[in-house]
Amino acid sequence: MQFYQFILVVNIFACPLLTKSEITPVLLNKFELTHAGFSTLLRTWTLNSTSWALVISCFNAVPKTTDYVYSVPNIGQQLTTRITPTLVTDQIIWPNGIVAADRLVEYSMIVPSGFLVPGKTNGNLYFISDTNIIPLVPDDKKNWFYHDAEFKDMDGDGHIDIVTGRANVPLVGRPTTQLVWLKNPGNQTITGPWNLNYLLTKGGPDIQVQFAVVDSLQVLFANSFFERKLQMFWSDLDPLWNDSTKLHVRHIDYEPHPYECIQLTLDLNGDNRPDLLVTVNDEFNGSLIAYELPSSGDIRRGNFTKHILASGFKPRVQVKGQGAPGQAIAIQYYSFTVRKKPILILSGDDDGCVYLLEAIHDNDPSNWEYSMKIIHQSEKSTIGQVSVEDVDSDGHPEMFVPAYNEGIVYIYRLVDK
Ligand SMILES: *[C@@H]1O[C@H](CO)[C@@H](O)[C@H](O)[C@H]1NC(C)=O
Ligand SMILES: *[C@@H]1O[C@H](CO)[C@@H](O)[C@H](O)[C@H]1NC(C)=O
Ligand SMILES: *[C@@H]1O[C@H](CO)[C@@H](O)[C@H](O)[C@H]1NC(C)=O
Ligand SMILES: *[C@@H]1O[C@H](CO)[C@@H](O)[C@H](O)[C@H]1NC(C)=O
Ligand SMILES: *[C@@H]1O[C@H](CO)[C@@H](O)[C@H](O)[C@H]1NC(C)=O
Ligand SMILES: [Ca+2]
Ligand SMILES: [Ca+2]
Ligand SMILES: [Ca+2]
Repeated sequence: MQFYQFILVVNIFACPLLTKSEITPVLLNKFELTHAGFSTLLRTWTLNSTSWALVISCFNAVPKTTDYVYSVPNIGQQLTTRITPTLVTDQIIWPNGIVAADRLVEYSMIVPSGFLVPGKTNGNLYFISDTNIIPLVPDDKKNWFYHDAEFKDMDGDGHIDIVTGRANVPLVGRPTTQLVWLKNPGNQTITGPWNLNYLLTKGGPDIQVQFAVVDSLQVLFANSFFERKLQMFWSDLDPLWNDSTKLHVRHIDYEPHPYECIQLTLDLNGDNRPDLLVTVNDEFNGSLIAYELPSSGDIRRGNFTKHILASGFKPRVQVKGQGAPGQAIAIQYYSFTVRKKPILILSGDDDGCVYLLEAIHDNDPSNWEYSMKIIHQSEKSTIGQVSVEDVDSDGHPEMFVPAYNEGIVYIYRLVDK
């Protein structure tokens, strides 16, 4: 009896009741925007200071028609007011997720465009600064579409160039996916397309590209949805990346899945090493995956350690061309010492949900278990690209959720109670 009491007392002291507060989405506002697809938060210059602008790409499947990009400047000051977005452009066909282009010109953006939809396949990378809209890729009439852009001086001439992946998907036959770069001619202002250079003419990435330095080696992480690849590139001539014969590519995962997004995060599991966060967008069994980088010094050949954080995602309606989930983001949300790993926000894409994932064991880097809850659900709408930032600097991140079919953008604040 004495013995059991002793155990009980020890247990109580060894496991203090440090429970995590619950993160709750509080709906602050919503506004109407027809076919709201991808949302992005960009730093802009408004009223003598920088603030966040919410930029949203909208598109429909009507062949050959142009679509829309809208902006809500200074969104942090408008969280609870009636929001009317302003038109940025109605000249682009099927704009995708927007990329900040401050590396080229402060407060500018690049709109990657085009998709696998009849009459909407002729995409480009549109550079937008003030009111000028400049296509950066020379038009070869081959119907390439684009989803991302990265920045690096590829040929060492002192001018920042652009790196991107792209896909050409014919009605009949196999897709072509390429890794290319556009040479910055070094003009004072950007007025026309830049010269196109090839790094990989087939079997390249077609969605995201992200540079990172790992073990003092410059690498490029990238994914292909259509060719079903997760890749890592590096150049023997780094910092020069303009000689394709000196470029290496390796697989991160050999399994051929429709990889939707890839992002290198600071650290997911609390061991202070960066990890990759990846989603597979699938009609039957989509998933959210983390990869630990190979052990130090072995990035070229070592194995990436795979952890499936969640799987079994599928669209609300099983239709070819639909899939789930969409993009995932990691957010540092360390309001109490007990929450040491970032939380994850996942867009469900065609399943209509937004998910919040939280690590269950914050003190154990070898444990990759997550709890998952639905924090937004649309009964009959695809969810586009969700964006999250503390746009009004009150210590709580705001979350912007575009519900495509409803034509509504929902605004939440993530608070812990
Ligand atoms: C912006 O800054 C300039 C120079 O400091 C000042 O003259 C002007 O009044 C400011 N404008 C606004 C809208 O605050
Ligand atoms: C760069 O500037 C030169 C000389 O002004 C001009 O001929 C050329 O068309 C410009 N190139 C681009 C891509 O804007
Ligand atoms: C790459 O750029 C360097 C420096 O500008 C140049 O010397 C070299 O010829 C270029 N390589 C290729 C393959 O174009
Ligand atoms: C779904 O995908 C996950 C991750 O690839 C896999 O582990 C699981 O076995 C799959 N489930 C089914 C039913 O195929
Ligand atoms: C990488 O994984 C493969 C297959 O699981 C295994 O055969 C190989 O030994 C691993 N390599 C290293 C460096 O751990
Ligand atoms: Ca250059
Ligand atoms: Ca890690
Ligand atoms: Ca906030």
